[in-house]
Amino acid sequence: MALLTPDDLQNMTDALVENDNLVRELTGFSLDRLCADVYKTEKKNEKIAIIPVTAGCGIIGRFSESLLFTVKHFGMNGFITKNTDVAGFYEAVTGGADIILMADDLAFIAYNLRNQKIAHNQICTGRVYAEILCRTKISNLMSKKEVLVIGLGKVGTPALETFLIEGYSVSVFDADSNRLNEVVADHADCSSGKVKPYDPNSNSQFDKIFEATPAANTVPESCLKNNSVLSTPGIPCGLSKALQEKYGVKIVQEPLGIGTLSMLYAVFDEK
Ligand code: NAD
Ligand code: 2YG
Ligand code: MG
Repeated sequence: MALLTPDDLQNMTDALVENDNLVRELTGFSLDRLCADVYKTEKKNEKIAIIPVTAGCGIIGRFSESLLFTVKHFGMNGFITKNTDVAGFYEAVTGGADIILMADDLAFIAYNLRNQKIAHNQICTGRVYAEILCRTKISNLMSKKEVLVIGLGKVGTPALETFLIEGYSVSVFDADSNRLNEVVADHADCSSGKVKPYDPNSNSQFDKIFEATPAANTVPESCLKNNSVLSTPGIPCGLSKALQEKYGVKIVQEPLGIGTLSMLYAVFDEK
């Protein structure tokens, strides 16, 4: 897994606020209302403990602080433990935490100590960025439920499943042809939607595009329409600035907070 760097998180606070506004413009929902609608849960003044973890590559500068900003931006109550790792866990539980947020190099989880619900960042990130696109209103009246998904890894796969549940026809692409073939074969007799491989040399264009890869320039010009919407957790952004401007593409992208909010709503109690 590609790890975040402090530089990735440098403008995270502005990006989260801007993306919250953009999501409202695209869908009519603020990010927290959208997550409440997706998971059918609600926040109830839970106390959220953020535990810095030193295992593996260790503490990432701005990581815990960005989680705390996210928690507070959406009106929740949180704190970063003074201790790290197991001592931090003890401090969180004895300090009255209801929910734990913590990450090592392999997994970033939210765990609700009251109801035992657990959420994984990659799954919740794929889901929320897909749900944003599903709820995005396209002005073109001819627009169908079609989406292009680029990157079929641990984030892209739950996004694909979300689009299928929502009744989308999904064109899929991955630079790893084995992974691409595997995904297409897995969905060969899918009844709730259709999955077909995307050929970058084709002339297929999309109003809605989802991208989750660790590479740049993954979104080819040929797939763009004027005013396409790109929902992408991928770092760095898969669409060049030049193509974004040429086609007026609206981009939902932020390095940590949107996925974290999705994890929290995944573990809140049901409405
Ligand atoms: P992953 O390694 O599981 O999957 C990435 C997939 O992209 C792989 O299947 C790989 O073959 C494919 N790929 C790589 N280069 C490609 C290219 N040039 N064109 C097409 N496909 C290509 O990774 P993941 O866990 O799914 O994460 C994907 C990205 O999302 C990473 O950049 C990760 O850092 C980021 N991420 C962001 C957030 C967030 O909140 N913004 C959260 C989690 C992950
Ligand atoms: O506590 C810390 O500061 C570190 N142990 C956090 C480690 C997180 C490692 N994971 C990643 O960098 C990500 N790929 C997952 C984070 C999701 C948002 N992109
Ligand atoms: Mg995110």
